[in-house]
Amino acid sequence: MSPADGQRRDAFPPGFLWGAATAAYQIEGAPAEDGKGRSIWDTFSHRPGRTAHGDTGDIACDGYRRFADDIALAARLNAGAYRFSISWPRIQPEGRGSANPAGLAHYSRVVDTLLEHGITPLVTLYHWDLPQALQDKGGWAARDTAELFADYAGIVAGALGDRVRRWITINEPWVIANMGYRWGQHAPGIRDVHQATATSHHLLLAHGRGTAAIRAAVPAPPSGGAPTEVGITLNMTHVYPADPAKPADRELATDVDAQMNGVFLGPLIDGAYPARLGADYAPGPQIVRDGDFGIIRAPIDFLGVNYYAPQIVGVREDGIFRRGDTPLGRGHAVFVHPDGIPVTAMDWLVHPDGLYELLVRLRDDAPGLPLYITENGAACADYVNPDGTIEDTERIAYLQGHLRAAHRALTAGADLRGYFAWSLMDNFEWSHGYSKRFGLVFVDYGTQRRIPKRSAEWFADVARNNSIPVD
Ligand code: IFM
Repeated sequence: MSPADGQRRDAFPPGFLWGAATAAYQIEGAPAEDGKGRSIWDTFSHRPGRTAHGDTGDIACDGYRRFADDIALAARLNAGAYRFSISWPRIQPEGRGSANPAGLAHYSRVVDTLLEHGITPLVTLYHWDLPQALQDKGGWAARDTAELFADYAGIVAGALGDRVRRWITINEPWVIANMGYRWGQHAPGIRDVHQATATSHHLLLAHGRGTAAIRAAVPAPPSGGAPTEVGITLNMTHVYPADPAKPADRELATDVDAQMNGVFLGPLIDGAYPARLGADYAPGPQIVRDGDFGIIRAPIDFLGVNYYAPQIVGVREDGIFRRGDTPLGRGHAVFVHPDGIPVTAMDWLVHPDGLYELLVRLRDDAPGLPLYITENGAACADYVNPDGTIEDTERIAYLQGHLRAAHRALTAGADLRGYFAWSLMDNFEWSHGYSKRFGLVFVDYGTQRRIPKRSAEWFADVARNNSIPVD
């Protein structure tokens, strides 16, 4: 289908990469297949009360077995790229030592299948499923885990690097450190500020060491061949002061920006933590060693940006919290949900301008660094109509709004190279289990039937034409 006559569209640059993303634990199931070891999410999701309805990833989308069909589905969406993650305990069941050949063979088949469909693989090495054996030795709060990650990264890059050219070391270190080790809503379920700051530093170190290991393991491309590109994916936001006229709100917004964005961007780009980070977010000298920033700051080829929502923060000086406020745990500071801004089924604000602000900020703060939106999407209360269709118009509006914002940022000079919708299909949404649907494709978990939603058709049209409708 080509755009209807007279339809106004915003065109993206030639070669812009359109893709969809998933992650191993969220789709694969098959928790012990082919010699896989246990991950922290296998353990955590089986603990009573940790996930909605006690859901686990034991079956998920059965993606481990159905990968060829799912890749064919991605091809029908005209995806030029597919972002997926590798389960570390499938490769090293105990998190160290020699590789499990069956695990590597599986992902090798995934890569081959993608390439047969003309889809570029974008491989994430760590999307939260740490081998449980490593957690038993301290997990990411232990410095050794960063070194072991580099060994694992080298193994995978050595096996797949002849066909995979784009690599992401770590997905969303902020979520790992804070949801996993500070507040405990995610695996491994720890609540300890010291472990959380250690984790965020060790993840950065793992990224730096892993980057070097990938580059060392991948054979040089034949002349004229595409070079290997390595990056990291951060979940990023734009932080607005609730009342820009109030100095306390502006000050708070700058602090929260440092805690959410600067804590990773600073070490990666400037080789230092932001000066304004308090002890709760900045790792102390007993964690940061001489030479660490040299490793962390090793040049990357791109930055992956996961953007879903902005944050709006303010100080309730009268001490009275309002409807929609979430206390930050610091005096009268709150995250604000103003009336009139729509929210998704995750209760996340829908505000595409935040993506524009973020991309132009990265244009200025990280000049010369190519950007990919490695995740963006919305959870909606999707249901199947009697005629079998899924009319997810809210999701289409969300995607269109954010792609328009991305297009504006491109026009303003942001070096944005691609966009990956989260997610290819509905999947296990961590502590929310299967209660939140983010997919372009609906998954009927009882039968494992995949049903493309209306947004899948919309995305296929966008990817085919390399442009978005603007009416
Ligand atoms: O499902 C997650 C994904 O694993 C990481 N980024 C955010 C998504 C939606 O919560």
